[in-house]
Amino acid sequence: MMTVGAGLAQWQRRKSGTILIGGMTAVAVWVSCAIAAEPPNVTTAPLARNLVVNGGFELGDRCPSGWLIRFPRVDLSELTDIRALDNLTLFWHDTQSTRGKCIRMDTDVDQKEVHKRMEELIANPDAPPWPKTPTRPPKYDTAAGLEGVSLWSDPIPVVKGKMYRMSVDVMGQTEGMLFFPKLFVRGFGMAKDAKGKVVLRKLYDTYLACRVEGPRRWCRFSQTFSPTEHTPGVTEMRVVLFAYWPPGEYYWDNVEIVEVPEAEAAAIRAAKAQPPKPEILRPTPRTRKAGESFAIEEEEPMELPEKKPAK
Ligand SMILES: [Ca+2]
Repeated sequence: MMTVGAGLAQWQRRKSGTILIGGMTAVAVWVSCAIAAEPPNVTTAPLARNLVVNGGFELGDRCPSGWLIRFPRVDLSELTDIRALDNLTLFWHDTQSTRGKCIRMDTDVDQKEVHKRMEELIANPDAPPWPKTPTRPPKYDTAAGLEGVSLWSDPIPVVKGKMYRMSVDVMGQTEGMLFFPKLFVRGFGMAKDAKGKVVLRKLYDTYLACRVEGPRRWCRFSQTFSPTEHTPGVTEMRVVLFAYWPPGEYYWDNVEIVEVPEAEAAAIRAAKAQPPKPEILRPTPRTRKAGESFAIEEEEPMELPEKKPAK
């Protein structure tokens, strides 16, 4: 098991921008942060084409084109698509980035109010927005504590055997290593459902952990993935931006998925195929006696203070 110290050391390496090849998940993770009102420069090679339509959220009429809410209604087994932002938990924002518009999420909203707003938008996508009711601690009944806030992309075709790289700029709340916004990529393909009928189903799911550092700080995250490596039936994928705990505001911009050039993909696969490094041998801890709960071991001082002779 990784110790806290080792975990922090790995985190420090990530902060410095080193590309890590994770032994368990075999993905290259990269992150950079900047204290700025503007996302850092996009690092993708200029020739790589962004497969996410409107990943910078600049295009659209009343809401960003290519993005939608997919609401899981209680009375329906499937998701209901809503081509609008609710202006309650999701906003098309244009003041936090000098690169134009971005998405602002507010997870500090009563979950019941979110459901009410979704039903309203399903009935009428033009239903005017209304202000949220202030929430009260401990806020476990908010979207942050229950369902989170999501925004989906339109489907993106998947080429069999390809490796891709997802990247995104995020600004948000910090809560140590446990809670952080996530950029999901969900892969879909035709497969049999429980009744044996062939339907479009979710076959693949991965996410990019967006461990942001401090408020008002854009951080860029990047990671490779191969949707058809273990699930060859995947033919299309969607990005899902997702934020939850702690309650508060989260910002997203410059969502990208690009094909990884074949030479680079081959190098990443080769690194993944490397056998694990042999374990470093360490001394076996002393066996504890029955009934002994803990032991304090201290080194004797090198030189004991001399006793002063009695006068
Ligand atoms: Ca933008």
